[in-house]
Amino acid sequence: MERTYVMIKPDGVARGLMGEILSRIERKGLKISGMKFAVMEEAKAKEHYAEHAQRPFFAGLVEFITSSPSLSLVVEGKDSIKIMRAINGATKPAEAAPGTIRGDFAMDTGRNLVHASDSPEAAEREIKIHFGEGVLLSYMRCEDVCLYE
Ligand code: IDP
Ligand code: MG
Repeated sequence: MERTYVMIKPDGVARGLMGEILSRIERKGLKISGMKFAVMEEAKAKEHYAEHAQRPFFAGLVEFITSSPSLSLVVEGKDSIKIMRAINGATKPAEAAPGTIRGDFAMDTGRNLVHASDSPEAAEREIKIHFGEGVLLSYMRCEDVCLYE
């Protein structure tokens, strides 16, 4: 089963969109197997966004991501990496299709609500940064838990 790292960024939390975003992930059929609500440490934010260290927006991005609580998730399911990128939509809200999180709720690239890993290597790296060796949960499938006889 493929895992990916997803973050509801501080703007998503502050705007009260955690439930909406979690709901979209769950309704699609993906499973949430890790969840951490915290203000991200600066060192973790810099490591997370290391590929952008030379970009002009890097300092502002790190400042924003560490400014207020965010919700880190581990999301699993078949093709979860590609599916989460599709649910989030294009990086620039002006290019994000309606029906995606960014297409429906975001206006600015620097305030685009969500993150999701873009490759299996990135997913492994990012889960390690944010969850370390911490135990990720597995639980019963709906089919197994919803019927009681
Ligand atoms: P992604 O989040 O869709 O993977 P990346 O290109 O990896 O997009 O950029 C990481 C994050 O950096 C974006 O989600 C966005 O918040 C921010 N970012 C990217 N480009 C810009 C920019 O030109 N101005 C401000 N922020 C940017
Ligand atoms: Mg990226």
